[in-house]
Amino acid sequence: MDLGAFAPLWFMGMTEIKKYKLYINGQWEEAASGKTFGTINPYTGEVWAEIAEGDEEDVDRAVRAARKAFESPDWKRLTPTERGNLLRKLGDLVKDHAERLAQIETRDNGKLIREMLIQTRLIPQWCYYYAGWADKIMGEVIPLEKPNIFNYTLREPLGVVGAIVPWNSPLLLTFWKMAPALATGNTIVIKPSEHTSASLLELVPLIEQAGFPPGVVNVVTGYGETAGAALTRHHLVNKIAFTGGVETGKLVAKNAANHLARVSLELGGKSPNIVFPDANLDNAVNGIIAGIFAASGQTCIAGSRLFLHEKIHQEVLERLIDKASKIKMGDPSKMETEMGPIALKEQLDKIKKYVEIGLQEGAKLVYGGEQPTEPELRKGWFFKPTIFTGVQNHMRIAQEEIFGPVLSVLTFRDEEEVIRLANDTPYGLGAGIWTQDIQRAHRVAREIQAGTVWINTYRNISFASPFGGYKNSGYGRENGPEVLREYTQVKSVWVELSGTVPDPFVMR
Ligand code: TXE
Repeated sequence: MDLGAFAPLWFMGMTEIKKYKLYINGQWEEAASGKTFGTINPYTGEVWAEIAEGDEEDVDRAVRAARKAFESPDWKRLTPTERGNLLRKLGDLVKDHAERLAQIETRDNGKLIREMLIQTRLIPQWCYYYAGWADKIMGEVIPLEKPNIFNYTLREPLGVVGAIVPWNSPLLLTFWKMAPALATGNTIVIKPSEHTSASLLELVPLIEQAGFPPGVVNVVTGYGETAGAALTRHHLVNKIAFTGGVETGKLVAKNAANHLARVSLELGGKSPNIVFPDANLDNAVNGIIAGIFAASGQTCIAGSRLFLHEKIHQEVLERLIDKASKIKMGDPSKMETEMGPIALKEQLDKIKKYVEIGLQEGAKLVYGGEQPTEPELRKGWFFKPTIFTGVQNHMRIAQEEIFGPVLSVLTFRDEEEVIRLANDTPYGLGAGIWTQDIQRAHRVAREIQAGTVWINTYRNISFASPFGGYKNSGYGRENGPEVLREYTQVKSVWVELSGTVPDPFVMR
């Protein structure tokens, strides 16, 4: 086993710059152009590793390797149970290396170590769940009205999957795509975000160790407009699984349409979090904080539009401001830190821009709105938890995804009004409903146009439950049994049982 990517683990505490290569057909390779780019630790603002800058030529090599692996008996002839066993083994290996992988992602992305330790311990569950599914993906026998025909279906893999992953939860979102893609017998080329490639590259030796044949999993690092776009354009790619921004998602779908590759898109949101006057306010406030300040608001499911009923508006707001003022910002690698830095400089700039927009639109900034000034936080890309009140639903800060710790607070008078306002957005990824009234809870859940609705909770995700968007939040589903359809196609097999083929000029 080539330990090319493993080496940095032993140097985690050292300042030397680690170099990562592309992983194609079971080999570590330089980019054809020889180019590389730096990846930055958002807590220190310093480059800590150098990544190979893959491009069209490298993507072509990786896709061809994946296609060859798809057709090779080493993969194709594995029984579904054996495929499942490989995934199970990978799950075990991730479990054994959970802490190390968590540290790398914290370093590369600024995600809190306390969250990463949970994520990397949870990731094996995706392996185990889809390992379990691998030999339960069944066709059906169709009871036709033709007694002489035996008709059954086979559910087969698509071929080569191109997975394009964003920077906000690199490893977890990779597994959302990779685990079901491999369980169903596809091969895969993964293009991680140019901002956070390291954790996936560190995962590669574990994939090898699990026993996946060469070419089944390939990683091409590089920029979106070059490597990412080349992957979506490649005629041998049968499906693109994408998570990212809306405009990029549209480009991905257009490119894939040229060669009719299937596409699933998860494109973020502007999720409403709705608090009715009868809600348990302690829980609701925790849910609001989880929705917008966890991961510094850099989650697709951020509950970034808070709808407070007029009766409890003031009380909830006071509690929120109090809690926001006590959030511990700091070094993401320390367990006590509650909010780390923003993962990218560009994202920090975008957040600042939206705060200006909110002020220009006439919203009232009641907390935050700026970078913290404590010396410890100066080097990193930190932004304070931020709360706007007096927000109108037509304002840009209520309609556009900010992807940062910025909460837009709106008020409402009754159920009908809040349903109308909550749905009045181009997005439809998640929604939170806080009420003790069980009838209202389910009534409102039905009316909300979103792929996920949480009642008296927020930000729960499971490998077993489908996840995806309505409207501009995308199409296709990840997780649960639902995703298996995204990675398979159905073949209908007809068998004549009578032994004769009558009149050849009549369809039967
Ligand atoms: O996303 P991009 P960015 C939203 C969020 C954020 C905004 C921009 O609002 O502020 O998008 O973030 C690859 N062809 N989300 O610029 O560009 C890119 O290399 C093919 C929501 O980071 O969509 C990366 O791997 N691929 C979100 C991935 O697409 C391309 C998560 C996502 O990058 C490409 C991230 C192209 N032309 C951002 N251009 C969510 N849904 O959770 C870029 N990429």
